[in-house]
Amino acid sequence: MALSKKVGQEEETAYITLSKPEKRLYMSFIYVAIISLLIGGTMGLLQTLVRSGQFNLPFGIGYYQILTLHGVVLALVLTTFFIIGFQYSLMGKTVGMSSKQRMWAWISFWVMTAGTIMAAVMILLGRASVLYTFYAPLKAHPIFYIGLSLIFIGSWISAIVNWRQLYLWKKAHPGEKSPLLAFMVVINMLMWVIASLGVAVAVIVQFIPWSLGYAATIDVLISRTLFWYFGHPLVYFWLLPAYMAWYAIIPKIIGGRIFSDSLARLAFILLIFFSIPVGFHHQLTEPGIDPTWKFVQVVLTFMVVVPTLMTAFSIFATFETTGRKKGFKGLFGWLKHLPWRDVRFLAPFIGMLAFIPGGAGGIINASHQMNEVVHNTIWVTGHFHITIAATVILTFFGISYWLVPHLTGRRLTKQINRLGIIQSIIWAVGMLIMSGSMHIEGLLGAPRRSAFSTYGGTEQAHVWEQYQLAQAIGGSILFIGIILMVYIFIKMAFFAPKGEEEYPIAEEEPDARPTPKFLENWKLWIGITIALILFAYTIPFIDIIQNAPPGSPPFPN
Ligand code: HAS
Ligand code: CU
Repeated sequence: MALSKKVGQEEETAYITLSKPEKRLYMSFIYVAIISLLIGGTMGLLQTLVRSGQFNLPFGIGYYQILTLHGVVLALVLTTFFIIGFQYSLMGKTVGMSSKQRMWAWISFWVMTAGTIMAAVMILLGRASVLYTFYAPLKAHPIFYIGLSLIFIGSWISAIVNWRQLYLWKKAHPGEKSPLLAFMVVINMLMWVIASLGVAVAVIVQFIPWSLGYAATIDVLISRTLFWYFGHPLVYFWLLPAYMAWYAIIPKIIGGRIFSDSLARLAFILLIFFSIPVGFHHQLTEPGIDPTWKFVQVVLTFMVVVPTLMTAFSIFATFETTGRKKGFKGLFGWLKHLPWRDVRFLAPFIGMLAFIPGGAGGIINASHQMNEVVHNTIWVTGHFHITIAATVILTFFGISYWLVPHLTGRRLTKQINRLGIIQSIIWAVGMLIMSGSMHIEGLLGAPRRSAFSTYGGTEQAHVWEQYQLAQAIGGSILFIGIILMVYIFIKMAFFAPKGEEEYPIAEEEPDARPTPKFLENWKLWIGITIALILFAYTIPFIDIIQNAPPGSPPFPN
């Protein structure tokens, strides 16, 4: 267990050594993630090529088929598998995993994998070209929805395992505060379960019976509302593991310490409060929802700026204090100490920079009036590529550079490190070109979710074409980045020299003030979360049900 031992003058926590079977478990999740990256990334390349107008898909493959595969495999499969594998490893390292828990973790893995295969096969057969948001009345084969449900069920099993891991640790360590990373994992899984219950209701009550033919019509607005009740916390479910690395791992990599354990916990608590009762900011243009409640949810959306800026502040504070301790002076002298040549730092750092335009774009989206300009344009696609595919994924790449060697008992060699730096730069350049041109094209009115069209030769569509060409160039650069990442991964997993890589977990300052006990008052935090959700959703939801228009017949019929 996390005992403290004296190392020189300083207290250092000795974390748990991961056993071989544990390492195999965690790696299995990462394998699925990297395969997803390859498949999903290839689909992304094809999309940008189609949209450039210079390329047609062969063998009668449909644009929406590959777009669905791209979205599902990257946004739902890659993320969920990487996050759950990474989080299991964090729990194993900080609070431990028993062999019984390991068995349940394997069950979660296989349930999720079975679900993934079912959904993927249906998409490949062209029976589920409904995009990752599976908006009704687009209808997919029932097996697609059942597959999705299994992915959720598997992830819930992992949540229960994580909660139990911390519970048992607390019982064995009465009065001690939980390790920061374990606390963060538990928060992220709480948010995930509370949110995904909404979409599970839509899938089980609405989509599965409807796709099986037991119901003739479907209520579109209810299904979309349930989806976005889940859809926004979904993006925070991706972001929080990146924050875990920023708060508690990067400081160790740069040779520093955690800025403030209490601040990090408070930020995570605020994130769970303000992640769920905000789904309407994806439905601002949707008729049938009372504008007052849209306004309420927009206000709650803006609250997320608080924990976000707390995060930015404390990460830069760590960078600065570490630099000053090492003797670097001047206003920005401390920037020099940062390990720019260490890919474990550089990749997530580029991700942090990407979050400045990414977050600013989010604020624009969430502003009711400005949303009218950007909604359903390819600006939104630009926004989510710079957030999830740059900020989050670059951080996940950064994590992989130490996690994969640690789990496979190999070393991050100088050569792999160099390749990783090249990979990070390729990724940043490709994403800048692709996402940048998407943002501009969106402001010029180009729709998202559409294949190439000249729109009857209109002048405006002609203007869009140059940006679509730029997206194909950016997409091709990103594809090179993907091939390089897969190569690096194979090297780290199978061919690098044997050795020990550290699992970097940062410590608090030795003289840090104790973290207040109330930050671990789970009942209070869950209570407030549920109260906020009920406040933001109850009245508009009753309204949506009571004033529902007639249900919609499916498409395709
Ligand atoms: Fe978003 C649509 C609003 C963040 C992902 N978003 C999407 C979709 C996805 C997505 C996937 O309100 C598309 C869904 C679909 O298919 O339709 N988003 C926001 C807001 C935030 C936000 C308010 N989004 C994210 C993150 C994502 C993500 C994070 C993935 C991981 N988003 C929206 C809205 C829509 C939307 C609307 C719907 C649009 C529509 O009409 O359809 C906020 O969380 C942003 C908070 C961030 C900030 C900026 C903070 C800056 C920081 C700087 C860190 C930098 C450092 C370094 C540390 C306020 C923290 C600085 C260093 C220097 C040296 C300078
Ligand atoms: Cu959102």
